[in-house]
Amino acid sequence: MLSKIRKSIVFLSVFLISSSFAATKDLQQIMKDRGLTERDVLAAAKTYTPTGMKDEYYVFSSGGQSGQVLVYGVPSMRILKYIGVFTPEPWQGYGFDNESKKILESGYIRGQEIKWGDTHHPNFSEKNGEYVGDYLFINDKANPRVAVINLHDFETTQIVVNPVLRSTHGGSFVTPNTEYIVDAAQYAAPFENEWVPIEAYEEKYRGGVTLWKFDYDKGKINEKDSFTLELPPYMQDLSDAGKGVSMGWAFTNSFNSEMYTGGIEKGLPPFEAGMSRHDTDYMHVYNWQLLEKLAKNPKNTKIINNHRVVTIEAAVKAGALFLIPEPKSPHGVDVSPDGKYIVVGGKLDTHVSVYDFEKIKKLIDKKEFVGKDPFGIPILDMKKTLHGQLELGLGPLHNSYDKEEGIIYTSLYVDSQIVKWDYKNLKVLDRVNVHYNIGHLDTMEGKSSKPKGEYGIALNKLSIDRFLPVGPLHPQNHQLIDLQGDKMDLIYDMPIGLGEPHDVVSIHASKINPSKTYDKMGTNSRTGEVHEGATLAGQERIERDGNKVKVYMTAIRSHLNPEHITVKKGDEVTIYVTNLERATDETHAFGVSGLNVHASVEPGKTSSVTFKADQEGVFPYYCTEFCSALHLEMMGYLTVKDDKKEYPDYKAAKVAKMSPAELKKEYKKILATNKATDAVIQSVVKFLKEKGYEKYPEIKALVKDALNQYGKIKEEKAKANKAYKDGDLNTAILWENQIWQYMVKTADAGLRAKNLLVKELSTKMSKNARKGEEAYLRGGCNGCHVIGKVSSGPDLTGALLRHENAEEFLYKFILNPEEYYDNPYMDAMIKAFNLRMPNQNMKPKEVKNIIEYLKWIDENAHLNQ
Ligand code: K7E
Ligand code: CUA
Repeated sequence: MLSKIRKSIVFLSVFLISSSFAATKDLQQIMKDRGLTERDVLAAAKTYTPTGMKDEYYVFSSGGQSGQVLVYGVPSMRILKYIGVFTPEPWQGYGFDNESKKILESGYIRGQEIKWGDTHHPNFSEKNGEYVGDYLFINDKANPRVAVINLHDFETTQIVVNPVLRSTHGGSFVTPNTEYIVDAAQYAAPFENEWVPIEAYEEKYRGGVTLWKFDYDKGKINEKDSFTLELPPYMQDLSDAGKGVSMGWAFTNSFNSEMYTGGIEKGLPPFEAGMSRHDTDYMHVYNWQLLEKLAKNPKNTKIINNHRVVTIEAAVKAGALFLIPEPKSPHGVDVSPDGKYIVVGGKLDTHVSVYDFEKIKKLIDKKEFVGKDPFGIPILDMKKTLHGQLELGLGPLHNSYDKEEGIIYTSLYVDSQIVKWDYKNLKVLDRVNVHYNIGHLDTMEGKSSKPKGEYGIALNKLSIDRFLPVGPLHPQNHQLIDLQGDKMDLIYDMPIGLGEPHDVVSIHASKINPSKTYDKMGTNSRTGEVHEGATLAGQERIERDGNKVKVYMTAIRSHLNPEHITVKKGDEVTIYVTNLERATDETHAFGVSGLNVHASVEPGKTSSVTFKADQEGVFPYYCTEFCSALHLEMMGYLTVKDDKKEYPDYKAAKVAKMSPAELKKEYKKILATNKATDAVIQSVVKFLKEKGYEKYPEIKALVKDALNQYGKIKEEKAKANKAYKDGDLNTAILWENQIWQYMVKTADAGLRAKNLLVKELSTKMSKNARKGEEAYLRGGCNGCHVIGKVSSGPDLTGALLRHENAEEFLYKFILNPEEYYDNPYMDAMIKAFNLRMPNQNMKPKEVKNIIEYLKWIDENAHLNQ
């Protein structure tokens, strides 16, 4: 990466210093016009991602109050997707089709529908503490829930509701092999669903940490095997799981060891005063491997709301739970990549505290405690467990690790800074200002056991003056920081106008491998199984059972089948839609006007919608995704008829009248069109077959789609011929038109397959040839020349074969075309095209590269038929 950036810097400085090249003037002029400094241009070069180029990292960000997860790329900071998680997301049909409604319903709390979330901490599945791009977990603080997102299709597949806690914040942190997802309480409350006065806070209000058991193969949280550790009502906060030497342990902060209960309206000091009275709060240190065993014995647990709660007493007795004082009201607690250190942000303290796990373990093993809290939990000595403390500045909150051992980055909320420091030698190394009031920060894979560093992201709470104003509610500001030099370098601001994202996690792009389509035709994406309503071509039907109507529908470019659905008022209607396409990105989507149902149906997927047809009328339905040239025609009518009403007797309308001669002419015309189109298809098919397309799965899928469409023609041709024989030319024309539609779609998919195949088969371009192509495009040569085709200029394929000493000739000609205008060959060309090749002011090196590019073209000319 470094070298890549350096290269672009070199590339840019070439632009900056040379003045003979046209683009240089442009760049300097643009810099002047826009008031950009050289530093700005370098920052742009570090983040700008040209069309077609992809990012190095995925970033998954919580969507805050939107209840969603956002995905963007680094370094470009381009948003890739919003994933519907705790709240409806209309584009994906999330909350508007039956499959996703089921997921959202499993997130209802005690029967209450919840339409928002407060997502805080996303985290990946892990193996040996390293990120694995299979699953993403995210918690909802407001409505204590955890969701599972399957990264094979970026869809939410599960939501679980915490059975005993009323709000959770210290989640969703993952143990090193994804055994558990840790989710710690925030605001203490009684575990049972009953009224308990605030006066009974110490007696009945409880905190806790829920350990959600994850079944990796099923990709699901197993609620039955999950349990909660009861904790005192200390207002638990952030958490992290141990790894390496601290494997098996987990750590959770708290901020109300005072157990203060507020009451400002009664004239009592508010929560904020009472909760920060003590100099220290407690870090909870607990052993989840031990707790897992304890939870299996009913002696150690209480069953509350059908859920196992390991009591404080049992955990203490087994030596699975301890407390360590930490500077008051801390926030982040982050375990180092090797698991040896636990770094706690001070929030109200200017220090960060670095705890040494080996020291903690020694005291635990020796049973050396300084006392017990009111609940009987042993307390370890703070000084004896600390590796050290370091003053960083005002409001240290969160931490993220560097690829270099011992280096960490910490956010300072009040000072609006990121500090880079050495947590072993307790030394500050660097600081950078951010805008403004940073909460979390992230370095690439920075919370895994193998951080990559490279880039940092500051998640700023306030954006104040950074963006165009959009009213009193300002966007959030994610800032990108280049961490590859000695000094941190802030290079990009990205506004987020969706909610307040608290935290992000990042992963190298190579670790995420989502499927491009659903392999099993008729997949229910929320379960991964074949859908009960999966419908293959030819199986389309409407079934009625009492007042329940089921429609088995298919979608393929560019029609929905069926196109007419008539039901009775009061019917309950379910429509299953299967997208029969296999080609990448051929999504269809299904919506019915006025009925609040919508489904996104990607290739191979089956989705269903259900509604009560309790209003009489006519309701158009259509594909809502612009899927093809005839997408607008991809529609149908749902008509709802009232059985109790009498309707007039409508006659079928007669279509436009044409004379028999006109009809005959139209019929002949469409026959000719179909014949010509078929010839194109045959040539493409021949090319594909000759070049062995079957070896490439993606191309094979496209061809299969194409031939699928083509295969329908025989049937329709018979219908057209029969209509013709019966003298019904009008119908014959319609069927011939449908044949043409199939042919166009076949040709469309076939040509895409051909392009892909050519890409696969062509020889690798040399570096110089690639530069030559760039020079060719930049110079605007493609304005007159089209490779493989004669256009307003000659086809350049074979240009090197058309001349003697061609390389030398072309080199000279491109540099000085004027000198050749009288050359008899050129003169003939100029006459033929009525155009002269202008001087493009190319540099000799560029022309040499272009010649390399032309050689590459000739090498691959056989693919250009
Ligand atoms: Cu600091 Cu929820 Cu992690 Cu907000 S949290 S910033
Ligand atoms: Cu299918 Cu639009």
